[in-house]
Amino acid sequence: MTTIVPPSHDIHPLDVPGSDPFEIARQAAAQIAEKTGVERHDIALTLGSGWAKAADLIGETVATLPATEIIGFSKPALEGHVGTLRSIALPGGKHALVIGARTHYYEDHGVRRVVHSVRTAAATGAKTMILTNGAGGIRETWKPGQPVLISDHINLTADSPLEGATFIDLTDLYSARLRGVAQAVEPSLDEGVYVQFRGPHYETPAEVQMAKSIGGHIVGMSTTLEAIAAREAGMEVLGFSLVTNLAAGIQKTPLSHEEVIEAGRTAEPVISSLLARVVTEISQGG
Ligand code: 8IG
Repeated sequence: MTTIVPPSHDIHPLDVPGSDPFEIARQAAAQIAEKTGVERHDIALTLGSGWAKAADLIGETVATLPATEIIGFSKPALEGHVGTLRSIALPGGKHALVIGARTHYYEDHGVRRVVHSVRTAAATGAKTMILTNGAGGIRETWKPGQPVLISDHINLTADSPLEGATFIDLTDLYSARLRGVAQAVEPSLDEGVYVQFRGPHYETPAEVQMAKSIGGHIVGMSTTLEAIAAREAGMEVLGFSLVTNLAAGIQKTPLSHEEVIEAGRTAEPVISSLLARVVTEISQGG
């Protein structure tokens, strides 16, 4: 006879039947306020591949918490994705919450966990959500190490963070106002449409051609579901991609994770300083 052993770990709070993801986000926000001593945060940033150094440049770190100490957050799946939440005091007196703990859709933990950090950020008081990622570039003129402003997205996950008949307008999802602020800080910034594939495999060259023909300029594995949740929560969204590689078939050599990490490392000081200047501008009324 075989015995079926049930999993020994506790069920994740967001997976409990009948649980309310917004109530869990409020609890997470209360824990963050208690542990950081910062009552409210004004702006939140999710730092993806290549962007982590920005946290050191935007202000004075008040507290760093392992994300797993906060309800609803999951362990990071990947090395190089540091699982921390940081509270940073900005020069103008406001506070930023820096999320270094992204749960990806491809981890298969469900969309609630993917967007929990964004809902938590909103519950801490943040009105602005800055989402960053590393991505593949489709435009031939782009080079690895180039930052691109996200102007719009195409969500190919066929999924949504919205539950039930919740209809949310996404016309100006990536705020034209905030993009204007970013382009005032760095006039040479290019814009592009971000296409999210499920991953974790990279695309085939044919899939990259499809992304291009439907209007995409950047391909990645994150951000779109988070952006939708941020808009649902009433936040203004700004998105940046770091082109760490040209998408499959655009570049002639095979894609490697090492290449992605290396491009991120080289570009990091430049794009981090760009992001820090944008945060300063936004937080001081830009
Ligand atoms: I970094 O080329 C990074 N992330 N889907 N395609 C997809 N995701 C990525 C890529 C890429 N590069």
